[in-house]
Amino acid sequence: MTAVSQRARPDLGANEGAGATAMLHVSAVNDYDLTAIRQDFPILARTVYDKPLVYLDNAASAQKPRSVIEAVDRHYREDYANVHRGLHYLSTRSTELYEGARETIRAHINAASTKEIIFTRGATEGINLVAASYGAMALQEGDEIVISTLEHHSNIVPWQLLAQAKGLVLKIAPVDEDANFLFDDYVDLLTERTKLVAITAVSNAVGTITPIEAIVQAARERGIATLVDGTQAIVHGLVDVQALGCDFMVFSSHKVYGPSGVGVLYGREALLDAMPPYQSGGEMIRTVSFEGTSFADLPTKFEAGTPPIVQAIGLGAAIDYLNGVGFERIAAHEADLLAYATERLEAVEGITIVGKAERKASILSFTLDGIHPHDIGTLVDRYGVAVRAGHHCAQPLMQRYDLPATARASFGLYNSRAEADRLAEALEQVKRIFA
Ligand code: C6P
Repeated sequence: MTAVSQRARPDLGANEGAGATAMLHVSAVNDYDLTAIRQDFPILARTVYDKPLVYLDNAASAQKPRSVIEAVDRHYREDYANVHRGLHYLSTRSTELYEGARETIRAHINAASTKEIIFTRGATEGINLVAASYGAMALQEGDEIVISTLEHHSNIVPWQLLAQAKGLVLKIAPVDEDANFLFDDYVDLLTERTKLVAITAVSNAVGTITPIEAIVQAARERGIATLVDGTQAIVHGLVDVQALGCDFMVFSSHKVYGPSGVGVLYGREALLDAMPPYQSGGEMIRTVSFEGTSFADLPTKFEAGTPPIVQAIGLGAAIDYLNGVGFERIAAHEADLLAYATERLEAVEGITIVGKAERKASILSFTLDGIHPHDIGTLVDRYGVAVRAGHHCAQPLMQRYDLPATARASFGLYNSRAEADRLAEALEQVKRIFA
């Protein structure tokens, strides 16, 4: 099973290559209509500082296709009302569309039931929910949690706080110099006291694709619960939760071309059923009296308050859009971009690419000799190129490589080889300024 799919680099097209800046809308992947895809994203037509926008900050948050913008717009114009509350026409309609989005997501990640799909504010809230609720139910003093050096702060800090509160031990699976996940070292960390493994499928900071199937399997064989941070993985390929066999998986909508303000927690039904509520109030109850409260069935038990209705519908539209393009084809296009951009950037003298794992998503973290990453980010911006510079919410990973920060170019389905050229050219300009 391929939980995170990525194809080998396809053959290059005849008219693409270094310096092909006029070929902005050509993909080297056969049958991938990059011009049409780019036209689906209205923001890509804009300029910044009088230069065509080159948006390479997709890992921070991706741009939205017209179909998502229109789904949100249409809902507010035609179908909006609160969900699960009213008997009137619009409430029923809004509920149908909201629950329809839940079914789209269930099908996409191959969950067994929509009861297993909890809408959250994002990946961060999903992990906090599991830490608070599963943590309260299943973890005792002295128990161990295994995470990895690659984790985003969202998959570190909730476990640290839980460890402090309950006297747990947090163990860290290491990576090598190239940011490869060290699987044997990870397995060595698993003991009889290990109760939870919480590991990312793809690093947002350096792009490493971890052997998440094997990571989950090794934990399952030992009866250890698993949480997969799928936030970056879901962008680059499919995550099939049943094939993976994980207990929990989280992701955010905004990175997968959907609206911000919503995300998904997948949890195995039996576990979610047994877990105590996370937040409480309206929506998540069955009955309330001053003597006591009983709770709603899944998934509503974990969706206290008015949910992010329109955002969830927008996320459903984003998944529909991506399925329309085809995840396999997107993965092939991004693999080509990664290979091409790596080659282009490696040709820039003084550059160091941070993270050269054998299996990588289309993320390039790098430093330039003698130039702070923040200066790189600020200066390439003047050439219209948007990248992120900083620690990427992965400070322990930066510490692993003794770096305060990197610049990060993250490529999405609408980026082109010519945009990788624009980045390389902008970096040469930055070097000239500093020389
Ligand atoms: N990474 C980035 O620039 P939220 O903020 O809740 O939507 O997602 C948190 C998160 C968790 N795990 C991974 C692997 C992530 O990449 C992110 C978000 C963004 O890389 C914003 S910090």
